[in-house]
Amino acid sequence: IIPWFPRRLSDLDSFANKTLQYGAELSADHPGFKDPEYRKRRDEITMIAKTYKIGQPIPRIDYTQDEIRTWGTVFEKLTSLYPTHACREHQYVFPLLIQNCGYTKDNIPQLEDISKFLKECTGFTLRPVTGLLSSRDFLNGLAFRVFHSTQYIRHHSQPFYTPEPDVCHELLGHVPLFADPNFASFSQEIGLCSLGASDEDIEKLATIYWFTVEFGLCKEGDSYRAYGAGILSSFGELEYCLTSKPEKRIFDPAKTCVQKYPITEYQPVYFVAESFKDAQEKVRNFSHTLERGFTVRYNPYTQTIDVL
Ligand code: H2B
Ligand code: FE
Repeated sequence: IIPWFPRRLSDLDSFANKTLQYGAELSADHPGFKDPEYRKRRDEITMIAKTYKIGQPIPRIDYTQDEIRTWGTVFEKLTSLYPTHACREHQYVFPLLIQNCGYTKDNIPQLEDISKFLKECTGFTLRPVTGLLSSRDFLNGLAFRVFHSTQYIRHHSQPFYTPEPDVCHELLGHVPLFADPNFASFSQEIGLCSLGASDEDIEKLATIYWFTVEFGLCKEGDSYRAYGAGILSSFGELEYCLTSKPEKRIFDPAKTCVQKYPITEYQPVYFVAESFKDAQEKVRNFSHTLERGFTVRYNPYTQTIDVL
């Protein structure tokens, strides 16, 4: 029997209110926990994600001066490292985001503008979300080339730290890569593998996601570059990851999928992709080793999943 999974784009609307942590409720170790004003602001912003339906324009947020200042601090610091540390694809897209989507130090770009831009580049779109989704729901979205994005920003007291995704992480780390056709296909491949997968296989796919989309490195000539969003949105880790301190291994889904990793420290091990095309090919071959009694195919004309 085939378990339920989203088969049409609008099925993703059922994930919106199934967040795991944070979202509206902040846990005690969050920098904004004791700040009632920050919590009120978060509630305001996440209300958009709660009521949003696929296909609607994403409502714009009038970010406050404080929020823009936090963004600017992070933006300046990170963009100073991109020319020497970010992968070729990230560097190619970044100026286009400045031109088309209002990426500057004095402006937090709007999800709606980015979503439209990405759609023209690769068919990817953004969907606002209140906080962390389960791995399954989050990966399932990628099967439809939908990226669930938060719309709020980290607490101003610690501009270089956040225990959860926020606009700095999504817009500086993730968005540029989703404009690249090969990276987009690679991401969708992981998403397609996750549809109707067993819990055990979701765990493996989430680990692959971690070591690629979040913390992936690639080889450019003789040097390494970063393409993972977790690295591209952390000044400290972006510097650290290219030094000789951490171990670097070749990306191999069968091995990568069982590698343990810390979530609150810099990674001791990174996996290096040859290219996004090669990584996609490897994930596709790997998917044949997972037990799932059916095959799925994405139909871009109807934006639905065919089960074969
Ligand atoms: N949810 C949201 N909203 N953003 C993410 O980046 C995210 C998520 N990452 N859920 C997922 C989990 C990732 O850590 C993997 C797939 O488990
Ligand atoms: Fe992320």
